[in-house]
Amino acid sequence: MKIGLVGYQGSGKSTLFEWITGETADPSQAFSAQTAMAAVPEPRVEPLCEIYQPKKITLASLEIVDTPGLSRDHSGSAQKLALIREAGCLVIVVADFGGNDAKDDISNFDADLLIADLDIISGRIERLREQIKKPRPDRDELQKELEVLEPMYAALEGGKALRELELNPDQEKMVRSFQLLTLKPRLILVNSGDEAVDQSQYENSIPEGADLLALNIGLEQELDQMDASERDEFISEMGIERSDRDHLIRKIMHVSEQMLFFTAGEKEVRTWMIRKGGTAVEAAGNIHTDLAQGFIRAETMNIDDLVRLGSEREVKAENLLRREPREYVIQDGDIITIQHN
Ligand SMILES: Nc1nc2c(ncn2[C@@H]2O[C@H](COP(=O)(O)OP(=O)(O)OP(=O)(O)O)[C@@H](O)[C@H]2O)c(=O)[nH]1
Ligand SMILES: [Mg+2]
Repeated sequence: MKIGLVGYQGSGKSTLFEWITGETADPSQAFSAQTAMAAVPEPRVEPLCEIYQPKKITLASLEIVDTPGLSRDHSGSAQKLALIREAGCLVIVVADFGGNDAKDDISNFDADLLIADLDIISGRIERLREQIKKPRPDRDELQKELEVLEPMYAALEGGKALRELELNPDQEKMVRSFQLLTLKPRLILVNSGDEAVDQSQYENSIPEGADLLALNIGLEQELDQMDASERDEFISEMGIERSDRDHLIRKIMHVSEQMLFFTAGEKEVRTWMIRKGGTAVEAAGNIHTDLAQGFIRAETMNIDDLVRLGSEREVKAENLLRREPREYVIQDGDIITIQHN
């Protein structure tokens, strides 16, 4: 899944990108999007590997997209925001250093996203109204679309993100191709200039439906570059509490409503991503489209059972290996083997 890093100029997006992906942002690419992968940490992979001794370990990753910052006079905003249209989740980086007021910027940036969606929807509504005036075979469909878009327009105009509307699946399908920004889950990341970060001061500024995390991106990056003893000394001297990389990645997973499941064998132990509430056949499709097409069942066990009992054979003997149908909802800790033809 793509995670779009957005925000105003100089808020710390590229520093964040470098910290969580370990890649260097290329300054010559500063006007376009840069992409790198960030593996999702999962401590339960280790006990799983002790059991299977696999040849290969593969962790699911998020695709992190760094974008050029928006300017406060809105020049070029639409072009820059177009770079994150495909993202499944937005991380909005807001500076609270160098004279920037994070609380103002949180609401200003939210307004920028609302305006971007408003532009798209009002353009479409105008066009639909024109088209409906004339007799044409798809008139009913166009009328239906208009009836979905008009309340969305009203919501945006009232300062409400479209995520708050709770569209039904039909409506969602109808507007999917517009890749609207305020339909995406969003995490506001306050980049604090302080060494000891107090998150509570921002909590009243969180827009409805968004999540917030405050940390010092530059400092966290520096801490990760120190060796362990140096780091421990520094942390205890400064009396700071860390909000480390793993914590942030888990938070992004939570906000974007994604979870992990496992596949395991002697060849490979691997984690995979699936949306929360995703089914066995969707899990199969995430592994390979062929597995979804030929899906018969998902042999499923829970990782806690496997680790406790020590082997797949014991799990089977205890009747804890389940055979699940395509509509089974994947649970946290599921290890699955897809049977297919
Ligand atoms: N004081 C302070 N400065 C920071 C922090 N994080 C980043 N900076 C500085 O802010 C400047 C901008 O950081 P970048 O990461 O390049 O910001 P950006 O959001 O990618 O900027 P654009 O791509 O131009 O929009 C750099 O000079 C960083 O060194 C921080 O936590 N505290
Ligand atoms: Mg940058």
